[in-house]
Amino acid sequence: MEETRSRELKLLAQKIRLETLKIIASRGNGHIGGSMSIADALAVLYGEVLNVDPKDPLKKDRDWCVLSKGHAGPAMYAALGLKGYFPIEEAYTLNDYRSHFPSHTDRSLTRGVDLTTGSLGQGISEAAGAALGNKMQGIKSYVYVFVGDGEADEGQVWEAAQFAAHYKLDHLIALIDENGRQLDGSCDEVMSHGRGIAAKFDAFGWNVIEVKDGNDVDEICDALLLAKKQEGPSAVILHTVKGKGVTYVEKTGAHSSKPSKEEWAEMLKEAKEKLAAMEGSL
Ligand SMILES: Cc1ncc(C[n+]2csc(CCOP(=O)(O)OP(=O)(O)O)c2C)c(N)n1
Ligand SMILES: [Mg+2]
Repeated sequence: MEETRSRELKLLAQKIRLETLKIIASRGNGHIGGSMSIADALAVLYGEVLNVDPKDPLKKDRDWCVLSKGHAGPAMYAALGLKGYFPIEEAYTLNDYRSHFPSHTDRSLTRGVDLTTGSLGQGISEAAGAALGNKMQGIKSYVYVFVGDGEADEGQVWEAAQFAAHYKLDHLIALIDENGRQLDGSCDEVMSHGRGIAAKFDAFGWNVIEVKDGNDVDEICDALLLAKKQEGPSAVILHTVKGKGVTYVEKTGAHSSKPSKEEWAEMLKEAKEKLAAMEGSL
């Protein structure tokens, strides 16, 4: 990717991180870890890859972006707000009564959210259904779906994988957030993936593209462009870090965090300083 473009996407990723923190801070606690691990991939999707129009969120030929790991909703809201779907401040109401921004993504509530998710395992099935529906209607758009590595313990993920390969859904691209951690520990301790998630998708007949640093916008972008050229569904395996970029969370890999007032102030300061340093070097 051209260097200026790459820097712009890195900047966008940092803006997504800062806004995600502000959104979760409005509630006081939430899923910082799993939101931060996908911030860079969201930047690549919303900044470069997706054919979407914030003024016409339901346009027929749009690309879809589905958060099967729905608990990372705040990161999605940050990306959508920065893209112009709604004033970002509206999302500083996370989980409030009558808020349009629940902690887990809901298509009936939030502009730009394509499918309702949160019950792990279901989003990838919904995404496969959407990809088949588009294919049947001759719509050439792509469906991108984020799946967590803990989520991939769900049997339903593999039913969807079998279905997508059977129907040759080459416009379905799963981004597997392999951050190595789930709710209460490492994936290896809680429920290991045998020969690995990549080997499983391969066995189910998917194209598998590994991204060594799943928090690197250049690598992610190359992988997604390659995935678009493949026949059949593709799994882009993002080797990421849970809590990436937020020291307080990164050092423990915590799933859900309830920082103190002082810890919040420290996290926001860190994110703002990083953003200012990046803006200065542009
Ligand atoms: C069916 C279902 N079971 C349990 C949960 C509770 N839950 C929310 S997140 C999570 C862990 C998910 O781990 P992973 O997919 O690795 O998420 P990430 O590390 O990306 O945050 C669990 C068990 C849920 N949302 N849905
Ligand atoms: Mg995980």
